[in-house]
Amino acid sequence: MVHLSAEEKAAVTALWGKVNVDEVGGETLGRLLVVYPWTQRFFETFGDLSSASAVMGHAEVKTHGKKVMNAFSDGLHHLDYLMGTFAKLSELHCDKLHVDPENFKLLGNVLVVVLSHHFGGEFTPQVQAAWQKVVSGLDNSMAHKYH
Ligand code: HEG
Repeated sequence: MVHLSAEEKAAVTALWGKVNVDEVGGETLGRLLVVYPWTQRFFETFGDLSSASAVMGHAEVKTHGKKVMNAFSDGLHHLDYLMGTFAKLSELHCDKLHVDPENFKLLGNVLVVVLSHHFGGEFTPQVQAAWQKVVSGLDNSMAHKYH
């Protein structure tokens, strides 16, 4: 459960409204795979992920990043109900995909870096603080059904 003040919620929503969700999705997943290369083990079917430029230009990385970020974007509409919103996805990542939940933290922090990169000075410490709450809520709810 994340507790954001009305001001924090407004800051998160305002920033997200300016984001190209599909593009940010590909960039976030791409950077995850480059910065933490062991995460590539979940995407062996993707083929060539051997260099940063191969990863960042990879069509399947973009498509999958888009899918992940659109699911996350839906969650943003239910900030007070993240556990319920991500319950099914949490089960899927645990039971079927066997994704170590540590990776949800990494992905969330990479998203914060990507937003900071896109928004520069607009991404103030207060805005970052609000976003860190959101990604930690995402991480908690994605990890919630693990056993
Ligand atoms: Mg996951 C599939 C969302 C983190 C690896 N992920 C999916 C799908 C969604 C999703 C919506 C498609 C599910 C379906 O086909 O029904 N993922 C999602 C979110 C987050 C996340 C919201 C947020 C933290 N995923 C994540 C991380 C990894 C990962 C950190 C690995 C490092 N996801 C993964 C894999 C698949 C999905 C391997 C299956 C890909 C496929 O075979 O199509």
